[in-house]
Amino acid sequence: MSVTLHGAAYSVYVRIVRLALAEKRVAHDHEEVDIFAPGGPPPEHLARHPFGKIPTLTHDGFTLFETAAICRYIDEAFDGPPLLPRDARGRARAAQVIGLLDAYGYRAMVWDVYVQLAGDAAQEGTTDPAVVEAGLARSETVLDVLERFGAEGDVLGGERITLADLHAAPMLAYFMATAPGREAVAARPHLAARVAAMRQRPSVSHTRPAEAAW
Ligand SMILES: N[C@@H](CCC(=O)N[C@@H](CS)C(=O)NCC(=O)O)C(=O)O
Repeated sequence: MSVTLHGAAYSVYVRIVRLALAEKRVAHDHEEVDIFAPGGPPPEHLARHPFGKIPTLTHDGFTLFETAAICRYIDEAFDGPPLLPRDARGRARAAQVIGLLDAYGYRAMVWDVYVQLAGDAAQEGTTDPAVVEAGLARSETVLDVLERFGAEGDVLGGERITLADLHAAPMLAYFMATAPGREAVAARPHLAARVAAMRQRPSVSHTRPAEAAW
């Protein structure tokens, strides 16, 4: 059996897949891809991912892109602890969390807050306070929903971790490399407890990019 992950280790979405592979204990190769290389992503990567993004996963000749689809495949195709609840509502809730993180969380937490306050924009002196303000407001709404779901049920609140936790963790880990990000998570007790538990997992420490808070 051969499983190969393509993508850069700093990437939020590559880390989500690495977390899923680690939690399922799937042996795999990880090949770095520089999508920002002069001239654009390498042609062999565009053959795997026509939109030139990362990650992609190839399993015995079957190639996937889109992180949510990759992680669901990893959960279903390999042995190891299940990463989704059994019941319809729990599965729907996990899919909802993953969808809202992609639609509303990633841009706000990672680009509008982390990159602006601690990443490239901060280092280049191009931080735009209006972008940060709007990103923090949007992030607060995302975190309110995560807090409510964690208080209510199995997803983000139960004993088992799910793909929803693995999707949230890399975004929160960059967000929490900023002071307002840390404060926003600390203000939500269920989410703060979930983050504390996630930080203990070997999969999380093993995949930590240097710039992320954890
Ligand atoms: N919808 C994609 C998003 C992947 C994504 O945005 N990856 C980022 C890295 S974290 C990327 O490739 N960015 C490069 C670019 O936007 O050109 C997925 O779920 O896999």
